Amino acid sequence: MTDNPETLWHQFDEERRRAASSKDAEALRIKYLGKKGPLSALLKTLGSLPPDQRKTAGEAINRLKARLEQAVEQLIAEFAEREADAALRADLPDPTLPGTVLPMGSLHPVTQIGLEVAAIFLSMGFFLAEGPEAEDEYYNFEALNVPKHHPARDMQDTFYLENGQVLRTQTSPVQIRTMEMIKPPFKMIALGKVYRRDSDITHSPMFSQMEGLVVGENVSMADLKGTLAAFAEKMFGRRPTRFRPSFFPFTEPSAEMDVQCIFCEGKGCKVCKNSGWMEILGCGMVNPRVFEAVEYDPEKYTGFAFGMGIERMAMQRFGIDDIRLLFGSDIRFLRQF
Ligand code: 2U9
Repeated sequence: MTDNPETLWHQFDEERRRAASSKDAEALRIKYLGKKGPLSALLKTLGSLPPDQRKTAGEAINRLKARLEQAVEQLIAEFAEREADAALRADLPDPTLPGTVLPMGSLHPVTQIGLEVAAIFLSMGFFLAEGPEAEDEYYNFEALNVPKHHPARDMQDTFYLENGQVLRTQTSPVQIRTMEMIKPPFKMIALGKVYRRDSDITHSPMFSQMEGLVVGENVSMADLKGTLAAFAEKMFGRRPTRFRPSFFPFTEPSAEMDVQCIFCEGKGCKVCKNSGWMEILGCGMVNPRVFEAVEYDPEKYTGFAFGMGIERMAMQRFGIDDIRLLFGSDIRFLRQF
């Protein structure tokens, strides 16, 4: 090639301008710095030089070697970076390609109604609480004035767990737990799954309930009626409602609320079993014995409570006659909502 370091550098410089990839750069390294390269050849000529020129020539060759090494490393690094960048870019999705259309899901009708009911009470200033589904008998029964030998505790109705707890039969234990933690006045709802040993076209062993509780000084039956009438109107539209007397151990007096059938407008149809009315919830004034259990002064505080089954409300809203359809996961049925 050459025996002059300067010329060798210029030659290298020419070639490096033509290099187009890290492969070219690597080839340059081998060509100029390899054992069989011109640099090695130059070093070998040192021995044949007169001793007084060896030092200067040696230094010039070493400077060239360092310069070549540095230039080649830099070239390799530059190409490596550019190539990694290009590989990344080649892997990026093409934003101009048409996308895959995924099938669109929707909320289950029970979820829809649960959220809708909760949203109505939240808009009235209620707060939402949740609690465990496996409960102590105390929270599920005793504190709610359902004594030891009450028929509701019967093996037929309640799932007993091996550890002595029960699967809650209503969401009311959530209200008891909340009352143990806070002082009145408050307005709360509890929403969640409950369990009963019961199964037919209108009953499922697992279903969803929403219960509400309002406690304060001078809370009256008029508050109960006004609140629940406002709820019924938001949920089912402006139509007649009525309250019928009923009984629950945790409320006294107790009532059930009906709204005029939304399908036949009172004339009588299959959905309302020809009564013209749909029973939408149970309610009542909180039994003072419940307040005693959570150490609220029953002389100072009164309250009202209500409870509704979410599946039943979904059946009433959508005109479904068999609760099992709601748990069947049949996509042809669910697509309708
Ligand atoms: C506390 C005090 C009182 C909750 C209430 C009802 C009436 C009621 C049923 C509706 C249909 C259950 O899902 S269902 O079978 N519920 O009729 N629930 S009053 O009363 C309470 C709750 C908690 C501390």
